[in-house]
Amino acid sequence: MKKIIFSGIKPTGIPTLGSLLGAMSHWEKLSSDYNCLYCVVDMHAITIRQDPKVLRENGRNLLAWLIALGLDPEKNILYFQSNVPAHAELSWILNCYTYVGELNRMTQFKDKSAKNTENINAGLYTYPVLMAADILLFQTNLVPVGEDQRQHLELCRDIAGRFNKVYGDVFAVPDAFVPPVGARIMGLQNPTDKMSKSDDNANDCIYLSDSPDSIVKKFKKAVTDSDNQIKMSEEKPGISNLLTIYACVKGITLAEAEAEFSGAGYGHFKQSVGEAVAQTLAPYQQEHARLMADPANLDAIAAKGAEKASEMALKTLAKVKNVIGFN
Ligand code: ATP
Ligand code: LTN
Repeated sequence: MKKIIFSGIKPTGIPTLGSLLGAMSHWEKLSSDYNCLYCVVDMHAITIRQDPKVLRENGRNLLAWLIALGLDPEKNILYFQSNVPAHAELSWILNCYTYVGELNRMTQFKDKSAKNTENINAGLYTYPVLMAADILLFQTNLVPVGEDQRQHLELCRDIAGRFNKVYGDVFAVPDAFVPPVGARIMGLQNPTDKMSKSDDNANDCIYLSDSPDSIVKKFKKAVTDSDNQIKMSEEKPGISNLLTIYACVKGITLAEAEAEFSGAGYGHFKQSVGEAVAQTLAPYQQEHARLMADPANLDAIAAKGAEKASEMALKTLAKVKNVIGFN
């Protein structure tokens, strides 16, 4: 039996180069050795207020990106979280096995509530519990995510371990897969902060749908430093970020990327990184446009995915309900 992979992505906007390099580019590589479920987590998205029309459109758009990036819907289960009620059911149960002290330590909650002071809702607070339910429903072994999700994964493992200790081996305890390079791509304008699709500054972020021209322009404007050396260093967050991006899209090591630009000027370097990213994204963008032209096909893929995911999820949910004593 193949081991199981689960990962999720929020339909809160157009996915970024950060989520591609930190997470999605690895999903396709892993998909031949594992049984994989990739979920558009629309229930997580509503922890921040969403326009209904935009949310629906973003969801379909994101599903098309997953397929365009190489996830074959015949080999991977692709679906919307809100189409599988078992996520919400298990989430409630796991809430009762999670301590508020644990949730209080979650840095994403602190960051997001600082950015949304007018809407610090209970969903934002219990967000990591829903994420744990997503993962544990499928007896998941591996969760490929970016660095920012490591803390949520740790909490998920703690909840699973706590539950298993009381009731026996109900859940598989998952491992995180965080790539060694590219797990935290930083913003182009603010290289000390993560590149994020819900950021207000569009120049900070490369969206997967950006035109080649706009990609090169954004890289040319990227904030660097007043030094002239192209090397990895904690003191050089802008340059280090660009080297990381270049190494990832070219499939080379950081040392090879450094060697390629040794002695080069920043202008030439930024232009080269921009062109390499634009070239990498172009075929995905074409495939994405092709898929978006047939919304009925995307809806059919999502419906089939939800059916398969439900079938798997209900097995775990039945086990859980049984051990805790529900009639
Ligand atoms: P938001 O900005 O709306 O909070 P996000 O981009 O942080 O969204 P998702 O789109 O749901 O969040 O993230 C999908 C996956 O991509 C997650 O595994 C996340 O860790 C990863 N990821 C997101 N941003 C980056 C980044 N800048 N660098 C590396 N990985 C990232
Ligand atoms: N919290 C993640 C998205 C997410 C997820 C998951 C990732 C929701 N459920 C389960 C992996 C596994 C984020 O903010 N990017």
